[in-house]
Amino acid sequence: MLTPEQVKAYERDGFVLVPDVFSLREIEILLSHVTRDGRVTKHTGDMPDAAGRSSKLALWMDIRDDVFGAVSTSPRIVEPVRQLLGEDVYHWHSKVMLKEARVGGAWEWHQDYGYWYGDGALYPRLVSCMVALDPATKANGCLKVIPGSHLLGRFDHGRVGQQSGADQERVAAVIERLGVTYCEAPAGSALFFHGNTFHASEANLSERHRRAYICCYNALSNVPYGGKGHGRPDPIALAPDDAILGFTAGVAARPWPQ
Ligand SMILES: O=C(O)CCC(=O)C(=O)O
Repeated sequence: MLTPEQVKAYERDGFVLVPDVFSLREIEILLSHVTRDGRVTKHTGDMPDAAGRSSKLALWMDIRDDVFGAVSTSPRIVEPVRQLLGEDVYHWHSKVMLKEARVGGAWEWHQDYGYWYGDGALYPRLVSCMVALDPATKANGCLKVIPGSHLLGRFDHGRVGQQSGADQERVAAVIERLGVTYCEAPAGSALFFHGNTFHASEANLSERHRRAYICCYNALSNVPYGGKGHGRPDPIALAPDDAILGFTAGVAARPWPQ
């Protein structure tokens, strides 16, 4: 669970970074599954940024009996999300963000609810948790956020590259008032952020990959209308706390990308 100070920070800023949520051994196991053939490879798609750089991700809405399912249902993520939303939640989707060294593209300024409004969610009662798989730094394109922007309400979003981005003039005005925080994050840390928190990340021109696993949840009171939305609105069966450590067998990390 989050401390009262962490909850207060989230309510004030729209995000909170929690260090050491997962051990380096757990992250090593997760990365070994990212880099071998399988689920990630099969689901990887590209959403190029405004400059045409490749921004790759692998996204799914179901929870399977694999290491990714173990993270998406980890009590270390789900309990804090329940705490932040003040009610039970369900899995919306999860995605591996594959920002490759030297060529990984940017993510334009947006609110996740800018995407998910169109999926029929009536309230922005969604929380994302970004788990750093590599150390995320300014140089390799860590997430940057506008603190306090979750209180602005939803902005209109349009096309920026192949992505959904908010009106750039309006975002510039917000940044002038609220500033920008670069969320440099050690591997194993978890960044919880609100569905309306403005966030973006820059291209990765460095020599180091910046990969992350993002799990997103919706409040059970906020199931989209008309059968729309992501994920099945069922309560989450929590994984045992040591579940990730059970996924080691025969898996060796390989250089990535192959
Ligand atoms: O991985 C990133 O840098 C950006 C992620 C993001 O913007 C999102 O998941 O909405």
